[in-house]
Amino acid sequence: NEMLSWQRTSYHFQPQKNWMNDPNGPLFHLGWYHFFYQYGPNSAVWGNITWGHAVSKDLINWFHLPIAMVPDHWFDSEGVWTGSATILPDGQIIMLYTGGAADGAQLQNLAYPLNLSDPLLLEWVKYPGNPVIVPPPGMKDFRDPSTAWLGPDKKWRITIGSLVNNNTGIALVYKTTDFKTFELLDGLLHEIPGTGMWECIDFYPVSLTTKDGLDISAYGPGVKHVLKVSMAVGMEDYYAIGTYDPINDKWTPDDPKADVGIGHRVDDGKFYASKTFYDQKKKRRITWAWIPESDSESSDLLKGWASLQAIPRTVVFDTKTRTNLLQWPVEEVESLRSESYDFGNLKLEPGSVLPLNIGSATQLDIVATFEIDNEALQSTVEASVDYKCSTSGGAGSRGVFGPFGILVLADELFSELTPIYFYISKEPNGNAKTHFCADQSRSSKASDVAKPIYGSDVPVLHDENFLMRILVDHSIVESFAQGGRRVITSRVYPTKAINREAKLFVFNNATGVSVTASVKAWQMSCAEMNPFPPKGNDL
Ligand code: DQQ
Repeated sequence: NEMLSWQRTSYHFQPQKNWMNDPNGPLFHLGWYHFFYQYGPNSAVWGNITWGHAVSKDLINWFHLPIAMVPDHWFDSEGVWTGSATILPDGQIIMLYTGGAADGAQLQNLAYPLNLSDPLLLEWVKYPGNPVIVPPPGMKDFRDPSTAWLGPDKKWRITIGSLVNNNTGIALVYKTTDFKTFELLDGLLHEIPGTGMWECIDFYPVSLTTKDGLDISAYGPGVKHVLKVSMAVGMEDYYAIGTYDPINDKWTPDDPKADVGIGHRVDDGKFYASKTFYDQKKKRRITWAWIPESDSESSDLLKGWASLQAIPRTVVFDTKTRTNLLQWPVEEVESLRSESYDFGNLKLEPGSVLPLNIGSATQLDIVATFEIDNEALQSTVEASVDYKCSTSGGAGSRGVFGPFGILVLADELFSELTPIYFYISKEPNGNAKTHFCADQSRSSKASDVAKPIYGSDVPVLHDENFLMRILVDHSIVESFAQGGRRVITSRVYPTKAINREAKLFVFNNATGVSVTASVKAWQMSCAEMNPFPPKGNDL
């Protein structure tokens, strides 16, 4: 089936076939980026979870390696679930992961590479004394150990998510010196009633002063800590920025209203179980994330695969707003840029759509800047006070100052299209508020796919234009606003807007303002994703 095979991506990480979910234990070792992932080797549906494994020199082109760990012990007989890597100061690699065991038990286990001098880390040893942590009495959901960080008392800490009192999400903290015996601390790193089970907790420092990432154990002045939880209810990742007290192992959000599970989504679209790691090669913190499908299970079975990984993103503190992170595709993705197209100074009157002739528009990197008449914006009082991307009618619904943006994966007749756009509304006090949205409602003629409208408001500072970057790769669209202050990942399943029928447009559907747009687009080459060359071949 042409449509189904068209959906497979060309430069996003995915296994050759079958099921994938969470990123696991990303790390950099002896010149190679290692990526492990929840992998169901027998079918395109979750089950019998193992750790898939791949290596890369640049986070974009990959070699698939043999499965790193399979369920072969009593302590992980139901599945080798999610875990994280810690690189110790002496270079040892510690892998902690959750074993799914008999009767639904969730146990924390230790594994390490058999041979640290193997750059490919092909063989993994499970510590015979596993499990190293069993759930506290009465706790059932208890999984996804984090990377460990070193405290001032020279002990390592990890955090593990759970829930108590039916619905309070919690982050437990354990201390250890040898990763074999652990001590549960009395207090919690953090908790929030009403947020449900916290999966895949990620906890890491960000610098307030430099663009460099920080290694896991940094703390002190000039450093904030990000707490990210993956909320099982609704499968959404949330983060908040706050202060870590390494004496009492407690974390406090800067803004209680923007606390974890309440404030910032990591990504307003389809994006779950994200996990960061510190890249010591380029001194940056990078996040991975599982991008699930939005189609039906039967389509996945027909395709023979399900899920993608997001293009890895650098993560830094936004020193301009000081309230959010900036996420940006790693610079290495730009090595795939081939033919480029420049459309400068496009004047878009209210209600206009312009085709951008670039040939097939299925694998693209797009950078777009929009300028509007600031005077008109200041002087007009517009009523759309309660504008919300998800409920305000999508790109077809017009206001004075929006929507304007880009149509991706659109066919000539607009029978299918995915608008990525800004919409400016006014607050009751007259202040402008900018929304960044992705509208999937007309993205596909197929009836068995989800077609939500995603998005939220994004800070646009007074000297800034409206900026977007969009990565298009067949069935995935990753959209970044204002340098990565907001990100929306969409899964789309066009049936007409495919191959050479897939086109690109820029539009202004506002009623009251003209927009000047500049768009630069690159065709993207395919990334290499091959089995590792057999022994004897040159690396
Ligand atoms: N996926 C894993 C769990 C984790 C969940 C199992 C999050 O360890 O909590 O595949 O997607």
